[in-house]
Amino acid sequence: MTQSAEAAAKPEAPPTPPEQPELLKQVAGNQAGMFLVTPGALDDADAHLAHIRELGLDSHILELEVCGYTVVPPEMVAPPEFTARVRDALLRLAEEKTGVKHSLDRNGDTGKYAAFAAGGGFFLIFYLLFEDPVFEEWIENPVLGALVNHTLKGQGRLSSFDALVRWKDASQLDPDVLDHALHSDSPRWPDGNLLDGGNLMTNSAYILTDYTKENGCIAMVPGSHRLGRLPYPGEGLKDMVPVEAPAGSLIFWKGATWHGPGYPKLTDGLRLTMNTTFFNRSLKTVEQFQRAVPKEVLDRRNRQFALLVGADDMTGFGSEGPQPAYLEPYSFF
Ligand SMILES: O=C(O)CCC(=O)C(=O)O
Ligand SMILES: [Fe+2]
Repeated sequence: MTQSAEAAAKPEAPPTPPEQPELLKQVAGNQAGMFLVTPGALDDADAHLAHIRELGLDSHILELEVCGYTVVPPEMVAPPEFTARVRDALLRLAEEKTGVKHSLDRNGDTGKYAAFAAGGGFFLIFYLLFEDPVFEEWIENPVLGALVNHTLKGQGRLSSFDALVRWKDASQLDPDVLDHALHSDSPRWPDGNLLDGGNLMTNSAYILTDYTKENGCIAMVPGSHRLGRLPYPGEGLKDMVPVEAPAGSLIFWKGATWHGPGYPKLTDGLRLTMNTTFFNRSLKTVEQFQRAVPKEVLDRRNRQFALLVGADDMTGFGSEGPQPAYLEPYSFF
């Protein structure tokens, strides 16, 4: 019998497809990270939801999804003593950088600080993580962690950790300055479309002074995150809203959400903000944490900290091969 005649005589029964849950479990258990299914994602959904509920974040997650940003009130974020410690540490750093003593009730002064980012009525302090233990503690904050994990599906890694010090300055009254400041923080293509629609990053502002429109609070454009692109010049201005909130609140927004320093600061004194930005773990971060985080810091911190600072980063190696300081069983690039 020829091969084809044999095949015709004994038709093979089609294999019975395995039941879906078994297949998914097998994939997740075998070579995690190599397949379409994010390992553990399906099993973890209940735990993820329970954790969000435990922290009382249900309505904030809803707001984040619908509006593109949410404001978590101080009592849900951290005790007032923590806010005070962050504020003190930032005022100390402001003095170190500028050589000028700073306090909340006086306007700021760039002094000797010739930072890349200092301008009319503001300066930035970069790379806060190693400046004070209170910043390490912030990376362990459960509310911050839950929002980052939700938004970036557990793949969020700290990209930049900076403070923004702002005060009243004539240049902020120039409508051209603030009106052109609406933007998305996401990496983007030259045509203005955001990478993965802006879903590869997220940003947050832990505010250390009260945010009101008069105090020059941040402006958000609700719903703009659904567009997945930068605004055209002037676009979004009529829809932007001031985000007013008391000191100690956490303003958290998606990478695609249009926002900006939309209102001039009209009052005297500082507007003090701590920003933590997170990227999907496969992106190059703005500031370098990963292997720069000393072992003794990792030893005193928890799993959330290790993952969020990217201590599990396996990339960027040479002939020595990957040498992550912290590795979970299913870690991959
Ligand atoms: O705080 C502000 O006014 C805007 C800051 C901003 O654009 C950012 O943190 O990404
Ligand atoms: Fe921004």
